[in-house]
Amino acid sequence: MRRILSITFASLLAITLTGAWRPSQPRLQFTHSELVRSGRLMILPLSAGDLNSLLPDEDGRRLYISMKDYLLSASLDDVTQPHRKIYWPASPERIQDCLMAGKDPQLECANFLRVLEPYNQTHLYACGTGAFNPRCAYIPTRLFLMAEDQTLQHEQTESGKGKCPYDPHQKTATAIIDGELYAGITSDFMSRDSAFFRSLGERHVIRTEQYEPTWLQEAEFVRVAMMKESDNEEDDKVYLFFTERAQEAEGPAGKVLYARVARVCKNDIGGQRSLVNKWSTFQKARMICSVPRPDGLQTHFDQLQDIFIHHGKDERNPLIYGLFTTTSDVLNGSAVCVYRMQDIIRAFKGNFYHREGPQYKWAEFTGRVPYPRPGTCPSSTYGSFRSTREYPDDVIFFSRTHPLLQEVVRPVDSRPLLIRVGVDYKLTRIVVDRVEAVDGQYDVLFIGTDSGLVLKSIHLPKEQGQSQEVTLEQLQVFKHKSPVTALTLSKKKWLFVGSAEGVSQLALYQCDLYGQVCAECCLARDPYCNWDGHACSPYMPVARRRNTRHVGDYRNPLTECVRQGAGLEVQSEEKEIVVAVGNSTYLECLPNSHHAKVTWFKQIGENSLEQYEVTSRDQLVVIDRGILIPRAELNHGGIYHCQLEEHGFRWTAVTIRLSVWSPSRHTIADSTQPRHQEVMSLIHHRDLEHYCKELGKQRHEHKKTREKEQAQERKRGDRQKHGGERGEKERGRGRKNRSKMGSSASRFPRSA
Ligand SMILES: *[C@@H]1O[C@H](CO)[C@@H](O)[C@H](O)[C@H]1NC(C)=O
Ligand SMILES: *[C@@H]1O[C@H](CO)[C@@H](O)[C@H](O)[C@H]1NC(C)=O
Ligand SMILES: *[C@@H]1O[C@H](CO)[C@@H](O)[C@H](O)[C@H]1NC(C)=O
Ligand SMILES: CC(=O)N[C@H]1CO[C@H](CO)[C@@H](O)[C@@H]1O
Repeated sequence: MRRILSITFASLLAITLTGAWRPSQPRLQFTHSELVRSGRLMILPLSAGDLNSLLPDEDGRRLYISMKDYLLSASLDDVTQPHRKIYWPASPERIQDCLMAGKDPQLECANFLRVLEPYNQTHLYACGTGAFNPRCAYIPTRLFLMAEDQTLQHEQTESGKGKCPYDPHQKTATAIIDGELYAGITSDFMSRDSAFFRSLGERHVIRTEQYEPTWLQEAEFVRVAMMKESDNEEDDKVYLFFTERAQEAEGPAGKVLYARVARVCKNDIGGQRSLVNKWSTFQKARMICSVPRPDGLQTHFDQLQDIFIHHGKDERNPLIYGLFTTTSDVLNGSAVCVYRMQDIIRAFKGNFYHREGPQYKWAEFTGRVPYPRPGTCPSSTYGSFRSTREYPDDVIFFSRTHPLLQEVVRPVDSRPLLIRVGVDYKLTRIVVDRVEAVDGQYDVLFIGTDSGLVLKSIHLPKEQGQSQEVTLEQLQVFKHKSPVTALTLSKKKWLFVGSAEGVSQLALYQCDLYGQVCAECCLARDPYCNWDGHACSPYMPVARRRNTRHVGDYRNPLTECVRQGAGLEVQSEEKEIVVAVGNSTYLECLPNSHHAKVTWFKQIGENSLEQYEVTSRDQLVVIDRGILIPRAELNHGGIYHCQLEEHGFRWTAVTIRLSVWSPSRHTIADSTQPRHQEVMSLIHHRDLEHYCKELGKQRHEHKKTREKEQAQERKRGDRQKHGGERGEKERGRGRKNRSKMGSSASRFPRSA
């Protein structure tokens, strides 16, 4: 019999979120091999390991890759194309010294490249740890074009002190701004001197006060970026994002970490009598990323892992995406918080925080703040100071002693955009792509994890002004699940992901994979994709706007498909399963979408349209995505429909005709309880736990029945070990068919 597939809407008007709505659950999951097979993922395997950064050159169509002892240049269009290398080892003497100092030959005594910046049209600037003797070099990009792979000689490099850490494990952040290198590093052999430097270029090297814990203490640097505050270049500031030990929070309990944002004026050249060649405008504030707990307190994510700065049309007011983690006895997890630049600027206008009083406690500074307010850049906007060297002594002194502001920076909506707690991975890197969709702009988040995954998430506007995160996809981009150490986007098309395994090049979207029909395209809610009337295809902002759909409007995701009267056909699968009486079988329904709710229905009779919902009863267990029949009985036979529901839309994904075959009488009598292992082997892995629970429940409920049954079995006293032939087999290969939804809508129960 050919089943007519059914898709129907529960209601186009009043749809509430179903229990199947699990926002933190990725809607689709792809394994590494699936991604490779579908052509969405290309791989450049690299054996050197320790991939630190990826630098795309859009004009030159190159991707520069910094690693241990190597600098690579790959194609930005196809990373699998042959790449070029520059070999840049540490000098043999330094490796000897490093080994003598008791360091690890593989993990420390090599040249770990930690700085890779575009310098000018023809050169890159790069630095490596050089086996605990940092070196830097201007790298002409034409070197990569040479016929043979090049080796960088010691003479071609310069000292990397104040530019690059000694220890490859120390987190580092750098940026080249107007030909000068800004570097957040630990600048000594022992990694005790956390510092923020500016070097290169014409001006004297300038840095933070050395060994001054109120400035920086055990800092782990994440990002350096220049921000414009006004049209006047003199007001430009350089921001530094990091995590550090928070002096103000430490007590008897010991070390406390806080995420920070610090800033300096770009035109800071230090003080005249004090803070000579030190920043005279260095200030910092705490960045908060927390969620309220039931007890009213907040759970804080305090370890900043990555920052992505999204410059929109308004250059002066970018959005800052921060990726945080927390590790504690109470909670391990990750979160993404978003900050507005104006909120950061506001914090720097707030009160200063300092230690005072007999107990030397941290408190708000309530005295007189000197003029010009410390942290102000010398500019024509504020008085007549032409440089920081002209600032009065009291301003410089105050700057030196009051780097911390009391005001904190809070995220948009005062809460994270995305949280991952209770998962076996942590988030490591983030990039954001602003996408022009049919119904407006979306920020699509691509997030790397320490288990080789990339999550693709969007946030939808929600009622009451709070937004809602939806993870569209979870993609395993590294075969061996190596932590993602670098992420970069290229021109709206590719995501490059780096790890110790190499570089993966992932297409941001693959619209045709969502399905052949409008409904599937709409349910995917991928801002990159749109139903064009014929297929699910990449959305081009200039394309026809007639066939619109609304990504954010999830109360009515398919309205447009319905309105068009087209594309409400979904492929359904048909299967036949034959099982012998007494044996076990499993009816499986595995929708691609993990947001779809699964309900099973059984037809009353062969030709009857009436059906009832299948629920767990004796001898039959409905689990997450399937029905388990531990011992088939004749009355289990019949036609089963797996109905999916997502956002109020229902359709049948699989129809299974189960035939229970009855062998001769005596074999029925032989039937024994299925062995645990056999049953388990039938079930899709992730259902196991649920199955065990369900079975446990049933065992309890039907204990008496079972005891009775077993007693009867024992009475039969049959000694034969095997209960007949294994009769399960699938007939046909799950014929796919397509049919119109409208015609069959009435066949389906409207409410479950
Ligand atoms: C780029 O910088 C390098 C190193 O300072 C210099 O030799 C080269 O001439 C510069 N190129 C351009 C185009 O300015
Ligand atoms: C979090 O992780 C740390 C170490 O990774 C572990 O010691 C701690 O017990 C974990 N806490 C929880 C609640 O799982
Ligand atoms: C049930 O399955 C077992 C194990 O596969 C097989 O040996 C046996 O013959 C089957 N019994 C029936 C009645 O099909
Ligand atoms: C491939 C296939 O079997 N197509 C059939 C699907 O169902 C429709 C309507 O019942 C038939 O017309 C097709 O031939």
